[in-house]
Amino acid sequence: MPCFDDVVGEPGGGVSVYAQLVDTGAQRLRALEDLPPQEREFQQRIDAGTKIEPKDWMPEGYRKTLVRQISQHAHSEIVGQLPEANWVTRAPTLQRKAILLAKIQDEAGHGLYLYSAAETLGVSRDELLAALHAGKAKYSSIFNYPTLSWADMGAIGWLVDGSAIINQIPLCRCSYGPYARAMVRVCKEESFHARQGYDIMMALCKGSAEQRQMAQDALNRWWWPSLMMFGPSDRDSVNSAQSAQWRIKLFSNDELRQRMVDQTVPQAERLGLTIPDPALRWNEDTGHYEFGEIDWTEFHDVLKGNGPCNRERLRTRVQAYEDGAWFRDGLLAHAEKQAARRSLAA
Ligand code: BYC
Repeated sequence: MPCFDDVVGEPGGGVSVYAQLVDTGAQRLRALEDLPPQEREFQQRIDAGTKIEPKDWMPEGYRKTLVRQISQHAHSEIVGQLPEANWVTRAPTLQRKAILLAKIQDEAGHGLYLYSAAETLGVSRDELLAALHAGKAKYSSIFNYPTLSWADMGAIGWLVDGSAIINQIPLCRCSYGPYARAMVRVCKEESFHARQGYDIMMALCKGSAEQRQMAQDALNRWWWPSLMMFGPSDRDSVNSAQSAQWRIKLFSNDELRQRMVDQTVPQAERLGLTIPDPALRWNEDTGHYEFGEIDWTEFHDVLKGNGPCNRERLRTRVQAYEDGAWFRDGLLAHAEKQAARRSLAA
């Protein structure tokens, strides 16, 4: 795999793709009594906490919303392998290398559970991957940033996987059965990932002045993009209201972001690192940290395909897919041979 991460791409040029804009048909929320009978019954099942299963009737908007979110989530898992893969050959010890490899393999597994969950909604993995490779599907903004030093492996585990857990624990209780069940295992594995990241940060922060500086630099670069992972602010989140009504979302983007800040600031203090936000302060009255304004222009630029590594990530992902064609062909040929043998024997 090429290691392009040390080359920070040229922001602003090229790719104009990146608007998925799935029309779920849900322009505004309707009260229970305004829903047609089948939809009302569906909403009542959701309100009662009943899980929706693939063979159950569901509104088309619900199906589309889930396909959108689950596929974006799946894409994030497999694209999320790329920034870390960049450091496998440069891990400082054999043990760190083995741990990093295991983590990256877990991310591939998460992608597989999630593509499988999406397939229960009537889309094929091939279709979803084709959309990703054509630059038409979104994946998390966070993976369009470069990994410039070993400390970035620590920061990703601690902040990115830490944020992923905060976002995904509630998804274990979301209304769609296959998604909720996939999330249980994903969250257990993410918890190991976050610990391994924090462990890297602890080792660096207990090390030389240069190592502490590496850790601080990684925190400086990953802090704000990690806060952006939770999505636009509640006032700008177009999908939240409907997703909350369908219990796909149990907490708002801002609620989860606040949870991340409250959880992470004491962890940074313990490491002896400074959060790069002069506006950060503890509010005695609310029991929460106040924090500065996120640069939403940067967030939207990354979503439009103009982040530091968007083009790099897509190119590497497509290349990996093309390089794996012989293996997929081999698997298919083997499966066909076995099926032919079975039908002869029957
Ligand atoms: N990056 O109305 P909103 C991981 C899009 S995997 C890119 O609030 P929604 C990990 C959003 O899709 C991390 N796009 O939307 C893996 C929407 O666009 P469309 C991924 C973003 O869906 C490997 C538009 O902005 N986690 O952690 O209600 C290694 C408006 O937003 C982002 C998941 O996918 C973003 N950050 O809420 C390590 C979790 N934020 O589709 C770690 C599941 C927003 O209308 N997903 N957008 O064109 C979710 O919980 C929700 O989809 C989100 C967004 C909170 C992300």
